[in-house]
Amino acid sequence: MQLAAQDFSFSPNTIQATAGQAVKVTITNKGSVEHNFSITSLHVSKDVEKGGTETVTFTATQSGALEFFCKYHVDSNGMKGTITVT
Ligand SMILES: [Cu+2]
Repeated sequence: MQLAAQDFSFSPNTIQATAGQAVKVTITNKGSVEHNFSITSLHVSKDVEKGGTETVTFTATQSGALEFFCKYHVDSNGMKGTITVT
């Protein structure tokens, strides 16, 4: 799926996933500063330069809700979203 990082939010800010199945997310940074895509429990942390595109692949192991966030802007700007795993 495609995800855009902006100053300071993700679009969309929800990701649907199925437990046990890999999800590939392509993140394009449309903002004016470096952003990041992190999922703490899955040990994901990928920086995305401004104007850049990065791809991350992760597999959630159990159903529930996970948070994804930009580690640079989650505290100051609330730059985060939700992964719903079913
Ligand atoms: Cu950011």
